[in-house]
Amino acid sequence: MRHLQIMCFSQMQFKYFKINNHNTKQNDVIIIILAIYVRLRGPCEVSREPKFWREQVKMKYVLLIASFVVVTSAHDDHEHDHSHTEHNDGLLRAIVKLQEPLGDKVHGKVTFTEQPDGKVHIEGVIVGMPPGQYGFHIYEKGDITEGCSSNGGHFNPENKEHGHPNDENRHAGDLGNVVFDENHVSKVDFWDNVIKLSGSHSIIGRAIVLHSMADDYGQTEHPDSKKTGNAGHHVACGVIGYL
Ligand SMILES: [Cu+2]
Ligand SMILES: [Zn+2]
Repeated sequence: MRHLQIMCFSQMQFKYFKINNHNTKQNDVIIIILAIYVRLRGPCEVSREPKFWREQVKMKYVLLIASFVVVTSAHDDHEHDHSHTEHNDGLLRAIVKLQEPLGDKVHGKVTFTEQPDGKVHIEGVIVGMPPGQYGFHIYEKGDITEGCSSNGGHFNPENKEHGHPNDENRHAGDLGNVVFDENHVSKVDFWDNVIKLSGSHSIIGRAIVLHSMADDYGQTEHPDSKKTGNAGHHVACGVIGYL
């Protein structure tokens, strides 16, 4: 004897169907039709054997209640904080337009997207520098009223030394170097684990600076190496804001 068993929840109502049928091919067709039918009506389960269905019912209720709790708490989280913009996918995004204080040769646009795991994806295009590597750092202040030189020092909420982006000992603002190609274009596309778009490591409202020289990652004997990476002057900058 083969059985068909359908379990269905619809508006907290449990429905149970049992069909005795000796023809297994017919059963297969019925399973498919019923599965499609009950799928449209709520979370259902179709099986061939009527075993332990009471246990399955209990489990279904546990799962239903658990999912209700998850949905409710997720809703609470969302209601919790409207101070920054979340997009349809729930991710925080930010943007900066880089410009020269007195000129328009070097300019660009960079976006920041914070992933659920906390990593920030930095993407964009900057143009106007000769081929090579140039320091790319986030500065403490968003003050660019005096060009790109009034924005304080490297963003450093943990009072560390200047370093490579992968170093434990680095300023939060140490994003390393960006690379310009022979067409004087830099396609920016990398990830960072330290900067954030909210909280104590938030880069929102701070300035980003493109330097005139490569960041030495704090690894040379130059007196500025452990402070700024000896990356030269500030060529272009912009203030990061929520997108
Ligand atoms: Cu710098
Ligand atoms: Zn630094």
